Amino acid sequence: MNGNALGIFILIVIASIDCSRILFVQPSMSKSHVMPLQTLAKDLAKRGHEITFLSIFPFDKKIENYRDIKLEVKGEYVNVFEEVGKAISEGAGLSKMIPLMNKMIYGFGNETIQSPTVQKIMNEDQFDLVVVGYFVSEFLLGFADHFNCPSIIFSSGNHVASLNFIVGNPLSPDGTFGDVTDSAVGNFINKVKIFLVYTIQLAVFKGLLYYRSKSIYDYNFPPDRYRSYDEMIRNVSLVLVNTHFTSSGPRPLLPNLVEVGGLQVKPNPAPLPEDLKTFLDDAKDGAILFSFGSNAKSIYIPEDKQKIILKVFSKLKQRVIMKWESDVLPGKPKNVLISKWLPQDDILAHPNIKAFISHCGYGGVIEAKSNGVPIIGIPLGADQKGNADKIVEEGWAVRLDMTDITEESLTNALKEILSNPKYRDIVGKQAILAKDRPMNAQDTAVYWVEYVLRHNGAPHLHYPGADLNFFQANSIDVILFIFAVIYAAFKVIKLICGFIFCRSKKGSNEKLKRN
Ligand SMILES: *[C@@H]1O[C@H](CO)[C@@H](O)[C@H](O)[C@H]1NC(C)=O
Ligand SMILES: CC(=O)N[C@H]1CO[C@H](CO)[C@@H](O)[C@@H]1O
Repeated sequence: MNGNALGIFILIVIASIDCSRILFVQPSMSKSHVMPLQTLAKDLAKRGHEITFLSIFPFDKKIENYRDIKLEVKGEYVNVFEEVGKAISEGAGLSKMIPLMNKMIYGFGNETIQSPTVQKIMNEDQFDLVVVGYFVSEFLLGFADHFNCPSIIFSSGNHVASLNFIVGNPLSPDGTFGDVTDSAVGNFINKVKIFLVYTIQLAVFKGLLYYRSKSIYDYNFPPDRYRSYDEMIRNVSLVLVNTHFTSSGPRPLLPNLVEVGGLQVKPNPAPLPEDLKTFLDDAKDGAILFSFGSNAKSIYIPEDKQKIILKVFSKLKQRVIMKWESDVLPGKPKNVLISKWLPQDDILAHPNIKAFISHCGYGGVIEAKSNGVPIIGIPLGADQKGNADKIVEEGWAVRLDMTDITEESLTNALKEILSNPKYRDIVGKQAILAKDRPMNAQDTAVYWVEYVLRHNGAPHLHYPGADLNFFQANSIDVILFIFAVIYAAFKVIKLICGFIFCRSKKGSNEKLKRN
């Protein structure tokens, strides 16, 4: 077959993939975790696949080939997301966060599987592929065994260490939640620290979370009827992560972990709602977007800080779009527009947007970078401080912590970002880098999902090293063995030498006596 014919053959094979039934499960209470996966599901529906999407955020509109199934949030779970948001805004410690996260992820996940809506689908439907929206929620992989089909994990966050454990990515010096630090290289003390963090993560993911998640799996997918939890993790065909090396840095990745960072950033922005469009089009002096994302809410900003922020905004000649989760904002200046939900990525794509005041959630940072918009970062908790430091280091953001907000500091930060061209230049170059790929994020994700469908699972991508434990994977067992052998050999040699030496000493003593 010559090159052309081969090309055409490949095209036909790719084009002729049958339309498949795909189940997406994403029980996250955070809309920003669901949106990137919805983008992928919509793209697959457009290509003719039959999509069923389980989440608590169905689309308003009906989409062809796309069945939205709303998961109900009831009883004790109604307020848990608010509580998490509040805790994050307040920078709460682990003792408060852990029980809340436990309830939100594991409690609600367990309840969801048993809900009549989900049970009905389990009893009546058939699927060719299950895509699990991931947030340390491996127990959802039971759906793949239930429908006897391959599974894909999709993570909308930064690299979570547990995904590295699933595919078997090697221990790299970036033990944290994926922030690659140059300081890890060549600084021994830092390396020790990072190694310790990695070890703690290992204990958390392979210990605590493992047993929590497994107990929910075992309850809903009991071992007498289903394959084991461990086997389902080994059986994952592919992991898609919403990261890209242009943001999260280069690192060793196995072929079954594919980076599709920027999935939620549309290649061509969607038209804005009329009010936003007019507001931005008419902003002669430019505009600023203020949003703390979907988890941490701006209404939790301490009142004194709210007053300062509004006062500073009122003195700007730029207009401000503010995500505000309430219908009223007392003392709202004329140049400020408030809205409960914003099409953030489409707004950031508007040419009049000059700056983004953000809590530095991972999604927002990627969207700002892709659209070349500099950031004033006000990180609150979780991975946001690391994200903020990283983009400050990259040179297209300034960081201003909530506690440090004064009229003066906020005014200065805005002045710096709006009038110093350095920030826009740097992020402009970063945007170009982030987009220069063989295929854009959306096409890459679609390609790999269809790859798994075409081959009915991808066990050939599974790295055997992923099945080794920590000691085996890092050859600690081998090193200990070799030391043991050397020690034993040394002992034996010593014994033999001792023996020979003794004899020769005896011999020489006898010689001496004879003389
Ligand atoms: C899951 O839910 C069921 C029914 O509400 C409950 O009996 C079980 O203990 C829960 N499992 C876990 C691991 O929380
Ligand atoms: C995708 C994948 O890894 N599939 C494997 C799941 O496990 C069964 C049996 O253990 C294998 O036959 C599949 O290849």
